[in-house]
Amino acid sequence: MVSGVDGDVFEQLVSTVDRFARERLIPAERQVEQEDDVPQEIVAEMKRMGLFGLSTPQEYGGIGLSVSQEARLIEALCYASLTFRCLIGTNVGIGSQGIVMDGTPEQKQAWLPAIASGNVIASFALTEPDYGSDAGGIRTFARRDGSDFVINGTKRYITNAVYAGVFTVFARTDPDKAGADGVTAFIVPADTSGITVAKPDRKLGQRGAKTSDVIFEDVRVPESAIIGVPDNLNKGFRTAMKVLDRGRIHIGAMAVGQSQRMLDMATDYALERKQFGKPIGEHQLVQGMLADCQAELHAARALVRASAETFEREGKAILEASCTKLFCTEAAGRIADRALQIHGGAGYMAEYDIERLYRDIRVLRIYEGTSQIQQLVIARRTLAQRAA
Ligand code: COS
Repeated sequence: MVSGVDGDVFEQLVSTVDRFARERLIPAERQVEQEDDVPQEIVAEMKRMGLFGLSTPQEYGGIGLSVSQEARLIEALCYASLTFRCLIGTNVGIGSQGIVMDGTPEQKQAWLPAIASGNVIASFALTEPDYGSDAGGIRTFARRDGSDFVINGTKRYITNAVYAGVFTVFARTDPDKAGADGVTAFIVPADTSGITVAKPDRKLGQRGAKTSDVIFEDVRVPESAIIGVPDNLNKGFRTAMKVLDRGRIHIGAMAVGQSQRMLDMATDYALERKQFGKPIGEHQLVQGMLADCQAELHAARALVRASAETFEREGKAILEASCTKLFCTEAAGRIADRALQIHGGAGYMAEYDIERLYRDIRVLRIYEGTSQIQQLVIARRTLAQRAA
């Protein structure tokens, strides 16, 4: 477990990222939306700031933030468009954490320094055309051939695949087992023969962030590509779940950052916009919407903090992470809706930006486990705890 960085150094980092989000990223948002791309100068700045290595342990060249620190920093970064976070998201989270959590020392040494610097982008390839929520059912196969494995299958909606230098690929290694048992996690360099990355998907929001299909055709990897070789053969599903747990706290923090931004925008608008002879913020029905946003934002922030602390204390937080993702992302959806409503007709117009944030936030209730999957995890654990 990463123990985090010194308090003063961390506070400085938070204020640097906070300034970066407000002064550098927010002014670039409209350009990113129009061009469907993040300017290379910004990517370079993010690398220089060490953002790709936030969660990578310091011994492998990262900043080595604790889960709580990562959450606070991500909240600050996500005051700006979620598209910017997406660039670093897979290196900080799902693309690298499998190696951090379950990789061998050799695998960590081979990959983490390049991932931490941002020189290699790491992608997480779990979802398939027919297996999304039912992640244990995946049908990408890795057939043993001598001391190698040969991977065949298609992965869908893979974030940052177009930039990837390495994929964490989940594939079925035991064809006789249908569910979560029999799935193995592999580290696969993106230039391995047989990998095709399709052109990026068109999406509702987060323009500039890229997802694509990735097709594996007779992709040959050595046994040493198994994350945590040799013990983790057929145990990759658990690696995926552990990675997603930490990711769910991270997504809670993203939701908090964007919620703060949307509430600030709605509050500013309520102070300026006049109807019936006074600022709309003086009308009680508008005040009701602002108050509900503020109360939910406070609750979401507190939940992220509490879950992160549980994760640090206990080394896992399955129930808490699912509660956090469910509550924070659903609350962010309600906050986005109210913030747009407070803007009235202007809220629907691109010129006022809130419609873009409203579209961007929607996916938080879907990726890394839908709200319904979080409900399922929470309910299963609640029942099991009482039954024990
Ligand atoms: N941490 C560690 N191990 C876990 C775990 C976790 N959070 N969750 C499950 N496991 C283990 C279980 O303990 C079980 O192992 P044992 O058989 O040794 O007990 C194994 O994994 C299978 O678990 P389970 O039976 O709960 O699997 P299910 O197929 O029923 O599905 C859900 C579990 C639905 C919760 C899982 O498939 C899921 O999270 N789906 C959503 C996937 C997702 O988030 N996709 C987004 C893709 S990335 S953007």
